[in-house]
Amino acid sequence: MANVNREILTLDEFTIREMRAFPQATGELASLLRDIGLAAKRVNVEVNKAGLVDILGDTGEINVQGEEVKKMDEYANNQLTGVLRHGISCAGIASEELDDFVVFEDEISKNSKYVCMYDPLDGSSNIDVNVSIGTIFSVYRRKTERGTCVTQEDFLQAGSRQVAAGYIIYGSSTILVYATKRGVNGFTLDPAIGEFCLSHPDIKCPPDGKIYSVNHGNFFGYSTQVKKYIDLCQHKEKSNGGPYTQRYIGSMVSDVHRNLLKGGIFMYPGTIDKPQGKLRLLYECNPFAFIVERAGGTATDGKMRILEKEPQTLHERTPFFIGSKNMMQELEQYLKETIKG
Ligand code: P6P
Repeated sequence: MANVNREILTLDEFTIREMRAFPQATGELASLLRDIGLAAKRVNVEVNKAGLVDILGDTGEINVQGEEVKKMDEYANNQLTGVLRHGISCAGIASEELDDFVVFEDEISKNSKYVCMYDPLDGSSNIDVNVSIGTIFSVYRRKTERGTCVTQEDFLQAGSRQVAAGYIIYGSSTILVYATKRGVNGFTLDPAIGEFCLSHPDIKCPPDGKIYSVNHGNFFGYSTQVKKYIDLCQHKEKSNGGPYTQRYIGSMVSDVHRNLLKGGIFMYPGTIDKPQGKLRLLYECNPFAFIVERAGGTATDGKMRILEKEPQTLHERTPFFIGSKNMMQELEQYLKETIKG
């Protein structure tokens, strides 16, 4: 007999419950998270039928990354920007798809407390081959005075100042995971009621794991230290159950989500020709670093904690290493090694 009495909290019920736990909360963060959930539901509909309608193909435009903008990227960006602009919580946004940040100039938005940064559809080159893709978002309290238009300083904040961060994976199921200082929780979309329902309460990243994620195609461009660590992953002594398994989907939201739940390490190191790697600090690495640290893992650029980096530009890149605490400690021993000669 199905347990019809089992309490299934929707995202809205959960965020409101979280808000009630803080008497001083105004509900603006809860409202912002609900807005993102709404945009995600709309993106999910289109992603799920992308193979059926002519929403694939390129818009013919090139985004700031120099990549062909798929229609889905643009659609996802418009959905997120639209709900946040018309909400009560967000004073402006920055997006992977837009050269510059966007100021929301209406009176309610100008008086809002937060700014939001996102990669609206990460891994979008995988849409055509039906590989999971995702949305990544990051929320900060604005630094400038409420009632004024946001400026660049509201966006160039260290990741440690994030109020919340999260992602949505449009995959075998659609899951929204978000973190605040209170913890990390996952919500799976129930199409029957069109609501995200709490499915992964209080996510903790296992301190150990056996999965390493890296693009071996770049191997010869990696530093000697990184190559040595990858070599270790392939030759783990039997004593601790090695060797590790290599898993690389080419969609960061999926690779990091899997490692968050099962344990593992994800690496996007710099290479000789791209010393800063490929991934963006503000709306890819900072949100995931915040989430994984709240779940007990760690994230660095190979030298320092990701969340302590002071951003200089909206679209700056950073080498990225993230995952289970003990695997990251093992990696850091290799990265510290000075290579003689
Ligand atoms: P590569 C997708 O384009 C993305 O930004 C991340 O989601 C993914 O981890 C990475 O790039 C894959 O890059 O160079 O290995 O194909």
